[in-house]
Amino acid sequence: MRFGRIAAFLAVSLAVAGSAPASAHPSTPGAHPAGSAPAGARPSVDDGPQRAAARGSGVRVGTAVDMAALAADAPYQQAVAREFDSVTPENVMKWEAVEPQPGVYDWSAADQLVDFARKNGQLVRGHTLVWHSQNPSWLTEDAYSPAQLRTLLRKHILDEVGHFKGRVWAWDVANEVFNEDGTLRDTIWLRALGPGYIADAFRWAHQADPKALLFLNDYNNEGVNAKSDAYYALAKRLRAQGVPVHGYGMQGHLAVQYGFPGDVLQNVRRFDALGVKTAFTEVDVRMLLPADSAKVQAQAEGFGLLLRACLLARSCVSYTVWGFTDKYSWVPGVFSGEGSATLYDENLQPKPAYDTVRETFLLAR
Ligand code: 9MR
Repeated sequence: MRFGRIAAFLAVSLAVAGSAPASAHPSTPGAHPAGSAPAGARPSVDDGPQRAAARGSGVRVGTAVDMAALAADAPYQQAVAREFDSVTPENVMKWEAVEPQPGVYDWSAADQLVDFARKNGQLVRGHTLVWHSQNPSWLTEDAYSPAQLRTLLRKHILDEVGHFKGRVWAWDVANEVFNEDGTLRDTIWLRALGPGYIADAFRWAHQADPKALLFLNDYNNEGVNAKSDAYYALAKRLRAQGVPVHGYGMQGHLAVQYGFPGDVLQNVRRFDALGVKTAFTEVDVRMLLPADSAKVQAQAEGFGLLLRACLLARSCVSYTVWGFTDKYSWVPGVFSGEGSATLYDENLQPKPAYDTVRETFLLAR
């Protein structure tokens, strides 16, 4: 049961007017063949408190995984297995990682993660198929004509989704295609192929694995704003055209110092109404360093806000954090003077946000 007696409390705490919380979650992530963990597949690690709390909620609790850390850091590896029931490769399924030279594939790191997930009864969110960033250095508009780029993108998607067919639950097919003002982002794909590249990417992915859930994905699209309006319009149009778009991903990179969007549930629910699944795909809540108890508490509220919206929405299928420990977080390398963005500190000790996530899952049982 997704909503217990405290649903009304959750709704009030989200400052949602009007409509009652939706009833039990209709979608079963395990419906995909990759979703049913084989019996006895987890011989070594018991569910941790977070994974246990999420069980039965209808929402998978996931993390991005850093493959170098997974190989080298045993406590990290144990925490991934223990605390999460979904994993996303932080980098190793990106185009530059899987096809370093034209036509030369390297699936090794991504295969390792998929195997790890299977052993631990976890689903895999594939990330990502068409993006403007982390493409191979050989993939340029100087080297290829628009027609060739279209052929390359088609082959990339068919080959990658085909390689993982039946083993990846959901794909972030198109990543970060809009600007903040809702116009399409100027990328190699838009310039070479025009706006139809998005629909094509979904069609090719669906052709390669008809059972995988296919998502749009972006940041700053959690609340109602010009960017999320553009996604809503795009999802509506593509679905009306029969394009296999199944989900809307909100990365959830929040920052304490900017405050949090207030209308996340309203946004998620309009995608519910379209029949589109939703997911929080890369949640972290950074802060200006040094951390103090007020910032750490605000951070916990940010994590909780997104999870509550997910649990109160009908079709939110997963809540994924973008790394769970500050030891390996991408944040300090990109935002100078900021950090402490994840659920655990550098020593893998949980912060208040960890308790908030666990307790929020428990409240929804
Ligand atoms: O966390 C990823 C980091 O290790 C990479 O260097 C970076 C390169 O762009 O990508 C990071 O992940 C991004 C994700 O793929 C898409 N949404 C934003 C994430 C943080 O930048």
